Amino acid sequence: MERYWNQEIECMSREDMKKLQDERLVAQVKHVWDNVPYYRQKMEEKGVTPDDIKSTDDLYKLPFLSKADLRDCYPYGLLAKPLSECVRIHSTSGTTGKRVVAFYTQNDVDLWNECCARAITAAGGTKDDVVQVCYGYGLFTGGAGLDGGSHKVGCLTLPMSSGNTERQIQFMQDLKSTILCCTPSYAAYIGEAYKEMGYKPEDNCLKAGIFGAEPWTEEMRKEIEKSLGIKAYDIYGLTETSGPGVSFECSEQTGMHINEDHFIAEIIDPDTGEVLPEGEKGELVFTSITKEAFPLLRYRTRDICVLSRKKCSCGRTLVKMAKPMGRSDDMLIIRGVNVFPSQIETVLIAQGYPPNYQIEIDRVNNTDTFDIYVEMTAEQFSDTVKDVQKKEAELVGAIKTILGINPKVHLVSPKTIARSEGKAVRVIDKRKLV
Ligand code: DLL
Repeated sequence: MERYWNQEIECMSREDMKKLQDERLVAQVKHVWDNVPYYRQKMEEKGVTPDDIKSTDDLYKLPFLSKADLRDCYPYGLLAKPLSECVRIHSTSGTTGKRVVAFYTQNDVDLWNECCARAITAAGGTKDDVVQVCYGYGLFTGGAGLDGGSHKVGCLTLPMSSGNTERQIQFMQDLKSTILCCTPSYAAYIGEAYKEMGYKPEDNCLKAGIFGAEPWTEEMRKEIEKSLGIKAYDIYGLTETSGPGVSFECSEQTGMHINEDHFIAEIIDPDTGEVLPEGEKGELVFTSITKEAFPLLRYRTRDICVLSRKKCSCGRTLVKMAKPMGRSDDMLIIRGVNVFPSQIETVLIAQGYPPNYQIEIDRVNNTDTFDIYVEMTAEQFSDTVKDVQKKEAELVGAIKTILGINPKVHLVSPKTIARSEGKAVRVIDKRKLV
């Protein structure tokens, strides 16, 4: 039977949810207008005042907010509450210098915990569970978010943070952990180490994993589920909108329900900014309608995905977002072709390779070079050069079919590509250094 943390909200009728969102949006717009001069100026520049926003139907009138705005306002420029009412910060590294710093009031922390409690409950968690949190603790939101949700549900919480994989496995066995929370790449690594230590999937008490913070494929989900004997659930979020728990997967495992009582989602055309109809692929934009200290209106996430309001078998009525296939700023353009690392991952796993790979791009004589280093499993490993060359040629063919361009594939020995305890580094783009 499907469990809900907050059935009233999670299964609310569309009309009631819209009404709730309408009320909260109107109040939120007034809150930022009154308290954040930067927002007021952006709205004035677009000729919008709080009086123009009467419901979610007026959302499109508001200006977008981007990472560049966050950078301009670093560190306190978007704060909507006095510092005396803020109790926490979290932060994420930007690719270009300044970090993003997000602020929380106690109420913000409580609501964030509520969102994560919904995710843990949807993965089957109750107060009888032992939740091992091996997302990083600290400025990263993963550890604190799932820790807060786990406390709220009343689970026994193991605040492991990431790293020290042998100790993770020892605790997992000794304390009989039932739910594992970490990045999918770390889960894959734990699964690999688990096998190497001589354990079989049935030797642990785990029933579920809650994995997110980076793109991962359906193929990788199957790998992790098999290696640890669990059901693997996706969870999504970003520091700017509090952290994990903006959306979470249910038993259907076909996308993540967005906590719409806190976040309004839109999909836009990343080039024109035009709002796209349900079902079309584009950039995800969030408006946080309950956050007090750091409320973002129409924040452009750069994540590319699709929204769906198809009826879900779990009974939740919250809109679902597909697994983001990558960020528009992670998308590689190689020899003029758009490439997402997740497309390559899908091919690799389908061909029986482990999800340990690295893509290296460079520019030589004005032409892009495109190298993929792929680790073989111990079973695939072969000393015969001919054997390896044959396998490499097969992979080149499979990737060419998907992308339309030829990579150079290098099969490497087991354990030669660095493992990640947090978000995996999949791409080394040397062209940026020029
Ligand atoms: O990664 C928050 C988080 C922690 C989410 C733990 C889930 C679990 P940031 O470090 O600010 O926050 O990175 C946010 O990571 O815009 C996406 O590009 C990516 N991301 C997060 N979750 C997923 C996911 C955390 N489930 C950025 N699938 C986001 C794909 C994800 N990408």
